[in-house]
Amino acid sequence: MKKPVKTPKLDLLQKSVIDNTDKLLTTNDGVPIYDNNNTLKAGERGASLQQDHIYFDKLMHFDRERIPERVVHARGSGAHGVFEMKEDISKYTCAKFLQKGAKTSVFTRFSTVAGFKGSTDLARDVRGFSVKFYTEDGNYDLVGNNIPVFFIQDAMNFPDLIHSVKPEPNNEFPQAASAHDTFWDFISLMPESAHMIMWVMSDRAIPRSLRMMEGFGVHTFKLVNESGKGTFVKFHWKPKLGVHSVAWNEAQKISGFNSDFHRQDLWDAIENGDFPQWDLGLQLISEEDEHKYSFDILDATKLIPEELVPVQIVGTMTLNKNPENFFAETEQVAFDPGRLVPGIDVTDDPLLQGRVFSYMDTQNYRLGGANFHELPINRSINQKHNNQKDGNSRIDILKGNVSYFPNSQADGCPYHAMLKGEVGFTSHKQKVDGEKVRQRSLSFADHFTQARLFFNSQTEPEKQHIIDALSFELSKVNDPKIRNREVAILHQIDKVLAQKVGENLNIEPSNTLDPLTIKFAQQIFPGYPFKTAKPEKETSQALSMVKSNKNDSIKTRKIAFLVADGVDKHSVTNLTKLLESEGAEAILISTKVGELKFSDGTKTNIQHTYLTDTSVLYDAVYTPSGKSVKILLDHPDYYEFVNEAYRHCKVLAFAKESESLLEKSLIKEDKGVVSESKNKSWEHTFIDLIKLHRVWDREILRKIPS
Ligand code: HDE
Repeated sequence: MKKPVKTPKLDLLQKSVIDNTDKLLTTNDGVPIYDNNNTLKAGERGASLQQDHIYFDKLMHFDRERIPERVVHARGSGAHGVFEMKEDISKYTCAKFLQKGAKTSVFTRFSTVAGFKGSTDLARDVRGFSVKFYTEDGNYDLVGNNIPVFFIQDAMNFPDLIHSVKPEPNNEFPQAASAHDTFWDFISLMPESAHMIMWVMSDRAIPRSLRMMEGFGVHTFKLVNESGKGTFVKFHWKPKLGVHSVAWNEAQKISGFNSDFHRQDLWDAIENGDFPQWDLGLQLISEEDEHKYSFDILDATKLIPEELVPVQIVGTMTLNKNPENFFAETEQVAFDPGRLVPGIDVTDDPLLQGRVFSYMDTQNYRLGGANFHELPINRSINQKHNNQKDGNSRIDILKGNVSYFPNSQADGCPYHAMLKGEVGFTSHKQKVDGEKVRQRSLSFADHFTQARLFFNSQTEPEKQHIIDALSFELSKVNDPKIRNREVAILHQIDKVLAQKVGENLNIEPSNTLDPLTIKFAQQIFPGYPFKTAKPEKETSQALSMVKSNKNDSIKTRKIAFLVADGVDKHSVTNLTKLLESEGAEAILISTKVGELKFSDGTKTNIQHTYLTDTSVLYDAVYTPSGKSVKILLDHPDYYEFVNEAYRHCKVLAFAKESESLLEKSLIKEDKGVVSESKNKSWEHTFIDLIKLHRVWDREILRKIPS
């Protein structure tokens, strides 16, 4: 029996939870309904009557059940949890939830950006990573992404960026895909996107699981301490399970087999008690160091290499409860980077400044008016007190005759903090002088140095995946001028990158940017392009998933056991026990659902078959011994399963009697192919290799089709 999770926010939400168990069906007004099958008619074969208020009540609600989906980040999955602060950073911030030992209820929503609400989880895309902290000082939202930089520098370009990536307006395709003309048209005219493009074309844009991706606040924010001193900060979420991705070929297939792959994975992990966890890390930069770097810390297309400013781990978030109701919680939750609490403030980053308007604005529309703060999921755990009243679907009942300030009739209440010398939100004091201009700072004009830093920091297989992704996306572009323009941008990042992508597209990369790219860039930066400053770092290990992972666990990994009737029971159970003791899951895949007979005559229930499942849904593959081998020898789907797993650089293990299957497959033996007959401690070798996630050496060979 699962222990119920308790947090102040969940206690509050519980008051809104409705349980229909053993309850009589009623109308929305609570009137008991006698017959829920038949409308009221003039005679049993006659027309329906207009007085059927029971039917109207039901249909009127049904007809209004859809609200506008989010204009971006429409598809998402959320969960409740707790954030626990472990370190003392009181010298940097007075935010109460960031004080050592504080435990704060959170609701976290992950999302894809471009696809509609019903699109696939495995689109090549940025993932949203939004956390709402229900603090005792009100709600604080950290609305970030799984990529630390962004496509554009100024909010003015945001609607254009999104229009370019969304399905094209005349025919509304492609869905949840950036591989089309309008996106690359925009990107190839906006060289400031170069760094972000490297990330989005890397495997970071196709995570293995929402539980295995990093989160970033992206912008530089400000922490403010009790005496009003500010410190610049970058927020990082580091997953305890490490950062892992699937390959693009897998992503495309997963979209077909299970387009809810990420959503279901998050849900199942929480239901199974495998609570996902992330450490919160901070990069702190003193105000004195604001101009110290070769890049501008207010430019959202730049990151601060971790080797330059280390990430300090200060706390941990644990997601431990699934929502009771998707619509009421995950759909109606409203995040806003402008939702700040005392101790945290925004900076002048022009992208962040623009966001502060947009979220509240879109939520007023999407959630049907000004009272969306009163929806249970959005309510702060401390009661709000103000003079706002009325509006669509107002829930709170404001008592008394006073709804204005200042007043004497209610003794000045609700009073603002300054009246009684209490702490309230104050914007961080900052000197501002300058002319009112529509202009971009020249300190934002270097577009390629950090794109190069990212590319150069990758391992060879990771670089190859970026080359493959760019080749795929640009091959889908119909207009050759767009392809040429983008390859010219790639040339500015790295010559080999441009050469290799160019080879796949039949393009000889140009040494210079396309004149049209320069023309548009010069409208932002007159005189563009410029000589760039020497970077502090040429590579950063933290930017490579392969180099930075600890690879120390196989927790929650799914291992496919390929079986058929007659499989040897010990060959299944021994490894299952070992894998489960390491926190992984063994899943039997057989020729049909229902009963599977073991060699000793005992039976087990099968839920997965070669028809419903493929290797792309699993992390590693094992073929046990037994009479099953004879059946599988003639089963084409078996070979497809193992060949494909091999092609995707996954680890495969073969029990003694199953090696005839290995011989008949297209697999070439390497360190990621583990045989019981050749390796005494094969089970442990298998587990150690799964920890590495993939056998990357195999990527270079690319011999097996998949
Ligand atoms: Fe958003 N973004 N965004 N964004 N964003 C929205 O707000 C916007 C940006 C992010 O799970 C919208 O309530 C502008 C950066 C996430 O509910 C909208 C700009 C980052 C989510 C909006 C940006 C994000 C959103 C749509 C450029 C990473 C999902 C629905 C100035 C730091 C939140 C909504 C959720 C959602 C506007 C750029 C992250 C339209 C104008 C950079 C995770 O208001």
